[in-house]
Amino acid sequence: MKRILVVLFCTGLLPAAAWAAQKSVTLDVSGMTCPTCPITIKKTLLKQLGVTGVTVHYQKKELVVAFDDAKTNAEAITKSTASIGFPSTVAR
Ligand SMILES: [Cu+2]
Repeated sequence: MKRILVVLFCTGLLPAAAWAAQKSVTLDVSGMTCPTCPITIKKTLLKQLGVTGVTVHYQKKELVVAFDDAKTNAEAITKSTASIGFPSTVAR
C-alpha cells in the first residue's frame, strides 16, 4: 500500500517538473536614477531563488528578468525590487 502511494506521488510531480519553463518578465523601474541603481537591483535579484538572469535597460528604466516559473513568479520579483527601494511594475 505504501509503495502505491509513493508511485502516485512521484508521477503526480513529474509533469510539473517537465513543464517548468524559463520565462521572462519586463519590469518598469522608474526609480533607477543613476547607473549604479541597476547594479544593486541585479545583485539582489540574482540571489533570489528561481531567477536565472537579469538584463538592464537603464535608458528605458526597464529590467528583463529571466526566471524558472516552477520556483518564482513576476509578483515575487517585483516584491523583491520594492524591498530594496525600487518599486517596479510589470510592463505591458
Ligand atoms: Cu543609483
